[in-house]
Amino acid sequence: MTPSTIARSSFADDVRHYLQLRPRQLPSQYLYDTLGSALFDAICELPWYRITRAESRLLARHREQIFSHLPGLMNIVELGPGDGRKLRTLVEGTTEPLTAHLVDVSAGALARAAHTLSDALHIDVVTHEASFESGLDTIAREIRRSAAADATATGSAGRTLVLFLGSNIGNFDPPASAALLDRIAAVLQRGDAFLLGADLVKPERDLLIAYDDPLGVSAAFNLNVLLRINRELGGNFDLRGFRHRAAWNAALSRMEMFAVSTRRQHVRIEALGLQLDLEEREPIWTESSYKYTAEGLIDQLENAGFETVAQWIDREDPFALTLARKRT
Ligand code: AVI
Repeated sequence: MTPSTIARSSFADDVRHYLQLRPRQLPSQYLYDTLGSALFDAICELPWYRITRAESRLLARHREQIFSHLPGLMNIVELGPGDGRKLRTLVEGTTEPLTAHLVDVSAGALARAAHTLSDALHIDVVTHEASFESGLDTIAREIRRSAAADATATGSAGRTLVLFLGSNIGNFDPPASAALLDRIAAVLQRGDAFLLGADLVKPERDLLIAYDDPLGVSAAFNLNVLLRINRELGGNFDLRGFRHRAAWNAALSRMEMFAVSTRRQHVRIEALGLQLDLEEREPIWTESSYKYTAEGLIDQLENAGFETVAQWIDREDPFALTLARKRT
C-alpha cells in the first residue's frame, strides 16, 4: 500500500468517525488537499498572519549561530517542509555539504520543496513520502547505516538536526505533541539536535484577525475541507450553508476553527453511506492551533529528553525558535 492510498482510506474512515462525534469534528490534517495547500500558502502572505514572516526573520538572523552550535552536522531532517523556503533560508547559514531529508505525506509538497532547494548546491535532497513517524524511522535507519560506513572510513559519524517549523506543532493536541517529541528524541543519538519553531501567546485581537482575516482566505481554507468531502467522498455539503468561525480558547491556550451550519440541514456522503442532520448554528470543529510560552516550550522539550541550547524570540510578532540537543 502506498502512503497516498493509506491517506485516502483513512480520510474516509476519519470523516465517518469524526463527523459523528459531538461536537462534530474533522481532523485538521485534511485541510491540505491541493486547493487547501494553495490557500494556506496564500494565508502565509496575508499581513494579518505573521507566523511565517516572524520565523523567516529569526532563521535569517540567527542561521550562522544555529550552525555554530552544530559541529559535524551532516543531516537535516525536516518534518513537513511546506514549499521548502524555510529550509532554503536556514541552509544559507552554512557552506558545509549536507543531506536534507524531507518528510511529508504529499508527493506534490515534496516535489515543490525539492525544487526550492535545487539551487542550494551544497545540499543533497532526499524525499520521503511518508507520515512523520514512519519517515523518521526510515531516515534513522539510513543515517545509522551510512554513519557506520563513514565511521569506518573516517573515524567519525555525522550529527543530525531535525526541524519542525512553522508552528506545525500547534496543530497537535498536548498528548499528540508529547508523543511526537518523544518519537523524535527516540530516533536521535546523543548530541543530535532539534530546532522547533512555535507561535507564542499574543493579544487576542491579533490572534482573531490572523485566523479570521478580512479577505476571507482563512474562511476559504477552512470551508474547503467540506468541498474536499464533496469531491472525494461524494458529499453534498452546500458551502453557502456554512460560515467560518475562529475563536480563542484562553483556558486551553489555543485558537479554534469551526465550520458552522447557518441553518438546519441534511447532508449525505455517498461513499460512506452517511446521512447527517445539522442544527442551525451547529459547529464542525476543524482545527486547533495551540499557542505557547517560551518557558513552556523549554519544559516540553526537557520532558522529551532534550536540553535547550538556545532560544530566539521575535518580539515584534511573538514567535520562538528553540534549538535543543538530545540529552542521553
Ligand atoms: C499549519 N498551521 C501551523 C497553521 C496554523 O496556524 O495553525 C494552519 C492555519 N490555520 C489557519 N490558518 C493557518
